Amino acid sequence: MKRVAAVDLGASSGRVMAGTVGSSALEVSEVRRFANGGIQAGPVLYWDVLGLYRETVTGIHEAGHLDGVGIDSWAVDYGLLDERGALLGNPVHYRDPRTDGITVPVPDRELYDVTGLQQLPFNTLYQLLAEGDRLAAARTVLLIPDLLNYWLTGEIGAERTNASTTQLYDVRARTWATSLAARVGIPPRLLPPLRDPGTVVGTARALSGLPVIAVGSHDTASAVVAVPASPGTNFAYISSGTWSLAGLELPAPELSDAALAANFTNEGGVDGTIRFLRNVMGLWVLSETLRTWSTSDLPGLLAAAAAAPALAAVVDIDAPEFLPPGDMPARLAAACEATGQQPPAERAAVVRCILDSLALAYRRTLRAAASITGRTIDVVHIVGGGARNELLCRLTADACGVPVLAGPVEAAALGNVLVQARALGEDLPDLASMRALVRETQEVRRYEPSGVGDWDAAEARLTRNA
Ligand code: ADP
Ligand code: LRH
Repeated sequence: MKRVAAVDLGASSGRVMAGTVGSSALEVSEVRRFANGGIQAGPVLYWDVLGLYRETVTGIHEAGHLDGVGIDSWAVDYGLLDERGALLGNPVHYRDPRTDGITVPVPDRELYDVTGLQQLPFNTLYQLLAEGDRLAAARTVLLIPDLLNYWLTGEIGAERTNASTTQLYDVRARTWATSLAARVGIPPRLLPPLRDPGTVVGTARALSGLPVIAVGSHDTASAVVAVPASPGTNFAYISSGTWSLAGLELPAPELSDAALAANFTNEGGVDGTIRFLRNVMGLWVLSETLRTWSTSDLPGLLAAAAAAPALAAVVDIDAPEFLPPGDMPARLAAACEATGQQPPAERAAVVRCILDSLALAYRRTLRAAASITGRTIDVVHIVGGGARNELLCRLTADACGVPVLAGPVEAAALGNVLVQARALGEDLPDLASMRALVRETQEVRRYEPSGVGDWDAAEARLTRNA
């Protein structure tokens, strides 16, 4: 048996989970949870990275005896270090508009050939270009988990799954795309040596020499490890939290014109897999809506939304206006008006509009993934906080027309724990064995499609008026 701590930093909350793993045992329990989110300070939206580090260290202390610790977090964001290893400025939130208008002089087709990444305005590539003069003073760029690992151990490196989200990583060669970096004006010296998930980063001096282990440090990579897919099934997954990452696991990147046109990403997974997926705007729109209304009664609103009329109004939830923080109900109303639909009036109808629109986006995305890769999808796994949203799971089954298997909620922490346990010697030779353990030990709920709802007609309503 191994006992490890998974530090899982999501965009809305961070948690330190204690996990035990044995030949037929897998259990995680929450040690510490803390709020996370953007902090608007003057003109910039920041992360509180020092607060996250303090909470991480406190949580690890509170976890008691451990054999190891691993950190995963949201992707793309980073800290810049100078020659001495000091932080050059506070890390900026990917929802900050500093990358607006930043472009690179490389054709999309070429950029995609090298990196396989979907175009998102906040990819690390664009954020680094927005740094301006600060890049000249920088010696190293460290993504958030690598930064915390550095503070814990003094070791500098870049874990591969998260590196793959930067748009500066060569998805086929599995190296940094140094020529591309140099060509766009990002000094290749900034890019630290790559490390694989499952390797030991170092030992944490302030934590009695506790081994720090590289996991799938991109939270979505860790979450996909813990998707409880049965062997031989044609499964899709939706890692549903602040974002919804919807797609397929592939053995190799899919870089076709169709994949590029549909803006699918090829992010690196644990054990050399590819996460072929698209970012769907996710439960962020719902949490911002609750913030706008100054309420935290999510259960009450979800119950009311379940009773509201189905597909009364739908929006393209991936439209860029839903990315920045702000008044989501007003933006939803404007999107409905722009497509000739009556905006939702009651709160229940607004929440229903968000969830119907999310399910519609899941359907669109998974259909595109299947058609681009020539695969079929027989079951959709929903993991992450969204697996607790029964209405969303039900709507997803209806929209996609296949069963939904919901859970585990803490998939990222479980994937983190499993990769650490293997690194420490547990017999988990491959993803299939890890997933078998998740299936045997974690709660999963099944939702059958009900046949309710004309989803094709709903999709057609998204076309905007000229
Ligand atoms: P992240 O890792 O991005 O911070 P999570 O995976 O923790 O996100 O998911 C957070 C989301 O899960 C919340 O925004 C909320 O919509 C949903 N959620 C959490 N608890 C519940 C619940 N009890 N019922 C329904 N949805 C929930
Ligand atoms: C989800 C996530 C996602 C990224 C986004 C920035 O937490 O890591 O995979 O695209 O955050």
